[in-house]
Amino acid sequence: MMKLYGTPPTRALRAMWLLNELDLAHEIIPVDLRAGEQLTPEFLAINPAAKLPVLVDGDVVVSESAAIQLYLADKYGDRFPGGGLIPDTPEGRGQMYRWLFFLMTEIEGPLWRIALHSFLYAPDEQSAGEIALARRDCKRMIAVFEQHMQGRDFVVGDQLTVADFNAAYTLDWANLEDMLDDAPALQAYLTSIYARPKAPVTIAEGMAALEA
Ligand SMILES: N[C@@H](CCC(=O)N[C@@H](CS)C(=O)NCC(=O)O)C(=O)O
Repeated sequence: MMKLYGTPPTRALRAMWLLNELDLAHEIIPVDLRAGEQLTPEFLAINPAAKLPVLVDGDVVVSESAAIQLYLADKYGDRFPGGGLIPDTPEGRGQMYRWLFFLMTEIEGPLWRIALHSFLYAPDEQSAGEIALARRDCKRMIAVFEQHMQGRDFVVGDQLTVADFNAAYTLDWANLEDMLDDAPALQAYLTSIYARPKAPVTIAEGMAALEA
């Protein structure tokens, strides 16, 4: 059975979207980051970057949350009712890759800087100035995505693709940082994608469960 290392609220949720939507049997393996379990030799053997998530599918080991999403859609996408989650044409795939990279770099990048400078770096490494710059950068890119999503139900074309399941997690994170206050189309999109019956928990729900 496939194994997914990582639990909510981590980026493992990006992989869980695909595992759920594709009805793939899997085992979730918790890795306690606060206890340093990502630094054990066993974990470093599957991801030398010491980060979650990691998917193990037989002999195949994939880290990087967006890569796991693409791998699952590529290998098992025909299980998805009505389409493979990856566009059929190079043009469609080009747009899907565009938005996946945009989400992972232009939107997640500043969100990650905010997290690093708010609570992950040691207090003497944290910088309020970095947070302010990251918030500005993120807001600018959210405005670009908001413009793109005007009148659209899906990130690419007229069907669900991997980009939607990446956008779901990334926008949920952005929303927690109040980045969607001026983005009504993204707010509506976020609500509708999390209303899907197989949606995983939100980041806030995952955090609450972790603290409980
Ligand atoms: N680019 C990576 C980032 C992975 C990442 O930073 N994961 C966090 C949890 S959400 C982690 O494992 N952090 C542990 C650390 O940075 O020490 C991905 O998308 O999978």
